[in-house]
Amino acid sequence: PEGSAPTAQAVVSQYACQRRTTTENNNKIFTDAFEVLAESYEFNEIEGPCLAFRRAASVLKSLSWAVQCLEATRNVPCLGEHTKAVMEEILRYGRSFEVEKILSDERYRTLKLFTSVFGVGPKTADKWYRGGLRSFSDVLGDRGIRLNRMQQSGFLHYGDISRAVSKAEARALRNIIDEAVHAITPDAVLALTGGFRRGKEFGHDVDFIVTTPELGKEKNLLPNIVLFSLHQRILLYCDYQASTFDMSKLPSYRFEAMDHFAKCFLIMRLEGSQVEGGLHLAEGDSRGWRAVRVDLVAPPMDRYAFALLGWSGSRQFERDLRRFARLERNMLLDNHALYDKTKKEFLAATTERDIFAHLGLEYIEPWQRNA
Ligand code: TTP
Ligand code: MN
Ligand code: MN
Ligand code: MN
Repeated sequence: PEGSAPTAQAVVSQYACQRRTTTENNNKIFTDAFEVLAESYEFNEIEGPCLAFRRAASVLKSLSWAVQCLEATRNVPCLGEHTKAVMEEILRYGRSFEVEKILSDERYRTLKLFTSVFGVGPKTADKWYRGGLRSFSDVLGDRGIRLNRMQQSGFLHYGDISRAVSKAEARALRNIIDEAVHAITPDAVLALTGGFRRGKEFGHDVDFIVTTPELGKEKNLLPNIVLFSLHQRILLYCDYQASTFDMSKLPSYRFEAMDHFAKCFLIMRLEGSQVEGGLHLAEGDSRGWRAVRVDLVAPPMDRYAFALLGWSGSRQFERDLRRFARLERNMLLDNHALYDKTKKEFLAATTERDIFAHLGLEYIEPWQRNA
């Protein structure tokens, strides 16, 4: 029955890629707390515990029932001593004092605030903190921090891009980019990826993959989309990174999260008239437009399945796919390819299903990858 632990509990896999995780989270009180702890460790560059809390959150998100006592988690992996102590606190008092201490910590609060700006990562945030800065007015004031172009845009559009993007807004952007892509290359392929592909109602950005059936023609896609958007006056910020992908260098690249495909990190202007049901704006905001973060990636068609799988997320799902490939199959998976280290060969794939099959995994639908 829903809401309680099944009596005969099935063993839950330690790998997110062997679990089905929808957007419905029955254990939010725990996973929210774990996310704060993980982030706090991340800010202090303590990798082990950070990953441990992310894994614990991920496994609890996959449960179809709410944890009501620790004994019920007997068959749930990835829950260590520290994790269980936090859960115990939450079960007993409804909150975790360790988490509350972090939430009121000045350094945590400041780094959280600074990293909420597009273009500001933990390193920059920490540098600003160590320089005595505590608020946006400190950063923007005349004590003079030099901001790069990305950070300038981050502050300029802060209100808009820190507000969630709705599904309707994502659909509107899809139509706009679809029009741009097809005006340039009639046979281009455009796919929504990232959180919206996983069925999320809201996202922090909208992610797309674009490519062309003809190999090599994808090289012109992003520059042309950028020119088209500039012409339409809907481009508020553009960071274009040309491809550094070279198949002959695989698998000697460090197999990692960042890939070598051409990509764009954009801020686009979205008109309210283009969004069914209107824009997702703050109460009392009656502007006819908003800024939205958009990511575009343009892999060559023969890499499409790997890029789609890699950009569909979630990050934890991707991490575990790679970990599973490495530890359970002696294979290397990344956004470009799947390499079998035993056979010393690349395994071809035209669909995500091919990749799951090569890995000997049951297919997990995008909406079941919210690990
Ligand atoms: P995000 O857009 O950061 O995350 P998301 O779409 O899952 O959630 P949100 O609503 O917050 O936007 O990243 C999407 C996926 O893209 C993520 O699994 C990691 C992947 N990715 C890469 O593989 N390479 C990259 O360079 C970037 C920026 C993302
Ligand atoms: Mn996204
Ligand atoms: Mn994100
Ligand atoms: Mn993104």
